[in-house]
Amino acid sequence: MTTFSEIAPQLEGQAIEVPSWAYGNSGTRFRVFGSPGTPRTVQEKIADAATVHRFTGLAPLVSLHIPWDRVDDFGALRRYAEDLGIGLGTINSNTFQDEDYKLGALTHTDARIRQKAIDHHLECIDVMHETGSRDLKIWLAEGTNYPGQGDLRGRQDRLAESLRTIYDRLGHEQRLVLEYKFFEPAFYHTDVPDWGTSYAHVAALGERALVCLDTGHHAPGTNIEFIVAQLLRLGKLGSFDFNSRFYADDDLIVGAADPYQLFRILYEVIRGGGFGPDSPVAFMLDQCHNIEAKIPGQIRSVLNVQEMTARALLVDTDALRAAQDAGDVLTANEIFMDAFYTDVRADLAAWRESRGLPARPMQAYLSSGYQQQIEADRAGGTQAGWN
Ligand code: LRH
Ligand code: MN
Ligand code: MN
Repeated sequence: MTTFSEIAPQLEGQAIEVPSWAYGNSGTRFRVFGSPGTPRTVQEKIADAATVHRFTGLAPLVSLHIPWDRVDDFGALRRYAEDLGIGLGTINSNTFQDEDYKLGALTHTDARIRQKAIDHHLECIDVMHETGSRDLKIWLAEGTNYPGQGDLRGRQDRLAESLRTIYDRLGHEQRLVLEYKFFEPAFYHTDVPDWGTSYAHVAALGERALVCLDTGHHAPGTNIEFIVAQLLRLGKLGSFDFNSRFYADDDLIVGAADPYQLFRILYEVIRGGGFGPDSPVAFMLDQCHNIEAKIPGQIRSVLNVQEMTARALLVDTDALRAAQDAGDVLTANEIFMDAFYTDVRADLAAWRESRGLPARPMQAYLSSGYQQQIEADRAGGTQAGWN
């Protein structure tokens, strides 16, 4: 049996990147609900992200979305974040909210529109130089709604060419991560629908091009941990967008819908060498908080990831290997489940306290006065959000 004190040192450097858009108002296509204290500026989103880090010690980076978070001086924004104790992380491009991109962006048949989309990514790379970000994350909303509408093959060829131009502009320390999603907003076909397509493109680009796995972007029943294992085996898992889903791309709190799936994913991450100080994998959240409070929602999220990481680290791998090799199906499964069923909450609370963090970050936040302060300070402002 592996014990908590044996695995505790491995929790030390765990870092989860939070998305700036989680702090803005969001909703569904039916309604975006406002909430008091919502940030009005990029700086206020960063201040909220820094607050999540202050109470949990788990979230040292905040990821930005361009143009949602565009400012005149990204160098100054970086210094602002650093003064608050966090850094600026992944830069997400956005080719899904411009009229020109109705029929495609990097895949468009019109060279002018393709170039416009490429230029947007080059602008993102310029931003990355100022923010000190390592990763450019590309998620493409492109695809078609009707069979025959577009040339599936031609779109792949144009996509490969556009990605090549973008990749060649990256700095030596920078990476490109290509996110896939099986449907939406296109309904018949999506140009990067699955990990295989993303892998094919990033493998052709080069070493610093990797796959981004958003947990909400799969068909129901997909074995996501298998994809994790395969991508790590191929050296091509670049990052996660964590969230949870019941039906489609729900963007709910990670670990809320299916904690056991999160455990299984994290087990494969650890097994495949994707966890720890030398890991090439970025652990990001990609979530929206439509009806719940946003900062507590993010605190809950990073704690869920930490909790399932601790449980996954508790798997007695020697005993598991022995049972697997002996073909002992039930013992192997029992060893796996034993770790999953271990309640680590009290151990984690004590461990946090020993490192000068609140034992119970959620309670500490709720009694800190921060929420009351932002609700008073930010009253009446135009609310920044993703919708
Ligand atoms: C697309 C997506 C992608 C976007 C984010 C806001 O569904 O997962 O990562 O950048 O949502
Ligand atoms: Mn995503
Ligand atoms: Mn998504």
